[in-house]
Amino acid sequence: MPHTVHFHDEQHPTLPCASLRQTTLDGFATDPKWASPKFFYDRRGSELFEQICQQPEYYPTRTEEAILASAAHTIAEIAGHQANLVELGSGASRKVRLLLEAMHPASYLGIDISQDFLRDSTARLADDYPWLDVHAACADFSQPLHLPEGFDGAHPLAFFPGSSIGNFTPTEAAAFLSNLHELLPKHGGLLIGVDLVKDRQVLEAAYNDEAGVTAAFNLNLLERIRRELDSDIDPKRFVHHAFFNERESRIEMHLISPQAQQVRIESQRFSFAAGESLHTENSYKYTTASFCDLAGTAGFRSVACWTDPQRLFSVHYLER
Ligand code: AVI
Repeated sequence: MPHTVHFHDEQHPTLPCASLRQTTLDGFATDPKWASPKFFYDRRGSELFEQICQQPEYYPTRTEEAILASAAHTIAEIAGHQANLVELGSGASRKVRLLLEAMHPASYLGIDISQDFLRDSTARLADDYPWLDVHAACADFSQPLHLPEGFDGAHPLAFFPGSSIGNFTPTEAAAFLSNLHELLPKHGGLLIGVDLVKDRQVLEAAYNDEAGVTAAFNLNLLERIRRELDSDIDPKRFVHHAFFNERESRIEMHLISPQAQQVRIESQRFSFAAGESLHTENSYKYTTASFCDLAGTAGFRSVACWTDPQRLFSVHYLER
């Protein structure tokens, strides 16, 4: 018998689409043109992201999983076995299984922007862990969050894996961490995955996989604009471009228009010059020290930090 998932805030299923429209019109009207990476994650985009995570060049997922597998019991001891687990940007909710098995929390709340994906992944968790009280909330975690009743009590552990913090600018990341700091009660924990600065070749390969999955993921943003907005934009007339900007310590993803073209979105026309870029994503890379500093400015105390032997990736346990 399938187990129940408690859904919170289903009342705004159209909200992300409404903001896709405004954000796209604003971003295409700006010089340089930009789009928000949060709109990568429709159902197709979330599936492509899962495929990226399995590419041999994309080290973050398997490295973070290995760190979590070896640290899970220590994490459970620090968090306390009674902690409620709140996962931000839960996606396919695979890494959290390592924590669920080590911690045996009473309840789990998955928060994700992709409602369909959230529905499937939390249903699988409810089936696989019948003892777990599973909750789901479709929300944009770049906006201020509220925890449903029961999750705001003693010792919640917020889990923000995958280095999604890297998709915020450092200023946005500081604001996000401050929001989380306000949301958590005293001694509440934040377990967060953070990708580390490393060799340019390793970084650039991770965002330019041979199979072309990251390119398809990037281009899917244009598919989505074409599908969900009234637009004649043709993804085949753009190419994926990703590189490490060392000065800013970030991978930048762009979609380049190799030829001059005009694109219509609703009644507005936007011109692309030959070679012009639409900047779609930044993925900031930190050192363990620079990330601890950032977390410190938001009021968090660093309790523990784990890395893999090659120091590709880090997982930080922070406490309010
Ligand atoms: C979700 N986020 C942490 C990924 C990253 O590495 O910045 C998104 C991604 N973009 C391209 N590949 C993966």
